[in-house]
Amino acid sequence: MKPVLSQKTLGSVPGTVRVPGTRPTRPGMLHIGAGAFHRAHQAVYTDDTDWGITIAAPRSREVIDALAAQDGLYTVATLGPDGADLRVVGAIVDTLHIATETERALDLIASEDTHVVTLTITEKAYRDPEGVPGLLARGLARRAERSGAPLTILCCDNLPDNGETTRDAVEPLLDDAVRAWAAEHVAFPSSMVDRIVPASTRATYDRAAEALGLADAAAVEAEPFTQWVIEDRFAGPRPDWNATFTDDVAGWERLKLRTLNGVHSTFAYLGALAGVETISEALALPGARGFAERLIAEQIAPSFTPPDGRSTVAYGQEVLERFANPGIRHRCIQIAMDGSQKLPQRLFATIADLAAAGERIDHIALPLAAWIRFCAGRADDGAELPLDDPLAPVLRESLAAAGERPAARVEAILGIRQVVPEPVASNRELRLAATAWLSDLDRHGAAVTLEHL
Ligand code: CS2
Repeated sequence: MKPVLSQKTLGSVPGTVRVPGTRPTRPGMLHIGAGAFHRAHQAVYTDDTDWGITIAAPRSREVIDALAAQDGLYTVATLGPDGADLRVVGAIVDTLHIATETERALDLIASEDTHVVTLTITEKAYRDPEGVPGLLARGLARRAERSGAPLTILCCDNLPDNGETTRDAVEPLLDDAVRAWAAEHVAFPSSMVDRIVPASTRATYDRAAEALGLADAAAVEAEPFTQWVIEDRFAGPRPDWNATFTDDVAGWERLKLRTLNGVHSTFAYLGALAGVETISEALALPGARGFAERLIAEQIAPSFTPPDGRSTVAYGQEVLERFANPGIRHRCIQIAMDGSQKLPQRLFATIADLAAAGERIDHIALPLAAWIRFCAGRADDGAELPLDDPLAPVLRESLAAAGERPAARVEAILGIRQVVPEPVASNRELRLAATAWLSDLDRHGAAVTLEHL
């Protein structure tokens, strides 16, 4: 067994690995959501400033316990075409388990020394008033009462208008007095976050241990690309992140959600049905790359205007290159989860805008058909597929009631109002196209459907 990475053992890390210098002593920032994405994104940006982070996990203790045992230190491996580049990140200076330390969590949200609360809690968490939105509301009430100091709550989840979405989740939970105070002193800027960060595996931990000569149970791995576009609307101080600060994040969010995430979900479902493990393998299926390019150029690009000076097609090409990175093993099943929470902004928004502009709706119905087939829980070779989705029971019951006919299955899923908004739900062109694709997928499977395009 190798010794564990910690402040004490840090000195033994070989010179090939970048290590933190003087570490921040006071966390000005509280982050909620201890997933790999935060560790490879916002925490790395923060590591390049003099701010520190208290990282809080709502339920699972695994990551924060590992971090606590390592004095908050962990490794980020950047996986490029020429191999891995490792760096130890020192921005995390404290850990917190919300489920068992709720009072401390509320005190931290209320503390005058906390200036920014960042969130990566996944799309579905914003719909749960008992969860993080409720915690933030109680924390804000305490803050209003104690000091009234300004606070910025910065959403880093893949949602459109994610600042507004966060405010809409928290504000109704405040009483009138706190709501009036918050309107003046709490800011909810939007942000667009981007970096491909697969869930850590044995290989991630082994790579880190090999390079460091130390065990690291909180190691993560990520692609070289990283981007953070933030609405410059903070209530108080903020770290000097090397991000893009702008007045208009919405255009960036749309570009990323519809292009990167839309194509990601498309190949997550097609790849899972075809029985391949990762996105890069799905994109390497015959016909896949051509389909992705057509989807981007003919359906995603005409659905919106990208931010100034940007081209959706050029952005899409870069995204496809990133997806093809063989160093990144991003599993289709990981991206496929929570489809009911992701597809509204990744797919249905695109379809709604295409319909409004009188544009064709055909290729974009294939990912919808693939998702519908995926929800039934079987790959093309009959292997079981997990339906990890908060609406899994609704999706399964709707499909069971619909029977075998593709048209009935499309209608059943489009009829779930929590997922598919009008006028997309009753769009005839979409129904017909999705039904035709679903028949193809049923008959030939995803690989042959792509190949025949
Ligand atoms: C992915 C995203 O899991 C998913 O749904 O589409 O996590 C994606 O990798 C990131 O948004 C990239 O920035």
